[in-house]
Amino acid sequence: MTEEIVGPQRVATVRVDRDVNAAPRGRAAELRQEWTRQGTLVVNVLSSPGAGKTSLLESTARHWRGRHTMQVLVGDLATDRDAQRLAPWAPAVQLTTGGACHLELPLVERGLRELPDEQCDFLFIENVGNLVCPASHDLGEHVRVLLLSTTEGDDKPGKYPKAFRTSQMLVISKTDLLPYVPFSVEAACEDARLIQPELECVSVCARTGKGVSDWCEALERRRERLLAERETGPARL
Ligand SMILES: Nc1nc2c(ncn2[C@@H]2O[C@H](COP(=O)(O)OP(=O)(O)O)[C@@H](O)[C@H]2O)c(=O)[nH]1
Ligand SMILES: [Mg+2]
Repeated sequence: MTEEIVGPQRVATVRVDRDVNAAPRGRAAELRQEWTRQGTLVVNVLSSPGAGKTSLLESTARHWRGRHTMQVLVGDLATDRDAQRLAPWAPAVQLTTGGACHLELPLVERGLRELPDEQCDFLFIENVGNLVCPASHDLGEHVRVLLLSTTEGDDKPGKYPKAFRTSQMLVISKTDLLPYVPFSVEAACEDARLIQPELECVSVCARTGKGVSDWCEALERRRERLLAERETGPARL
């Protein structure tokens, strides 16, 4: 610690001469490798609160029933409401952060121990609703998906660049509301691709089920690539 005099006050500066994120990054890479070996595609779902993450996961589990297995870790500040909603469709464990605005690996690993000890095709991690902090935390996922609902405005990608830049898929949700809100799917996707040109865009309506099969097929294609490329273990799909 060094001290310097600034005006009448003493200011203490704490210097941290190491990368404090190196250990979590290493652990995330290990988990990703392990999931790759197991053939489980891990999907980290980000959005602002209420964009429709849990609704989409409910629709996804219904769509895949009898065809693909999935499990869910669901993060919230408080309550187990989302895990209760998902429980009829898929094994789901609630992670309550007690106030923290994003999930971190230690909590994810505790949740993993509570899930059934059997291989599944897809593991979803529903992050805490927030477009800022979750973008900075690698949870070992293969695919980061950003959900943007039509009620949030199509100008959001440029305003939350890190969340969009670090994602591989953009899901526009609540498309049933398009006739009532000023939102252009094309404008949102275009704005997002200025930040992340590789972004795959899908539109869904969990309420009517429209687009859910397109979303599921996009994930199935990514899992097929994971299985095919298992030997080399790609970092992100
Ligand atoms: N109109 C409409 N409402 C939706 C749709 N999907 C979710 N919702 C509603 O949006 C609210 C938030 O959904 P939820 O899945 O809990 O969002 P989360 O907080 O991102 O997990 C709920 O009232 C849902 O019923 C949709 O496709 N259309
Ligand atoms: Mg939710």
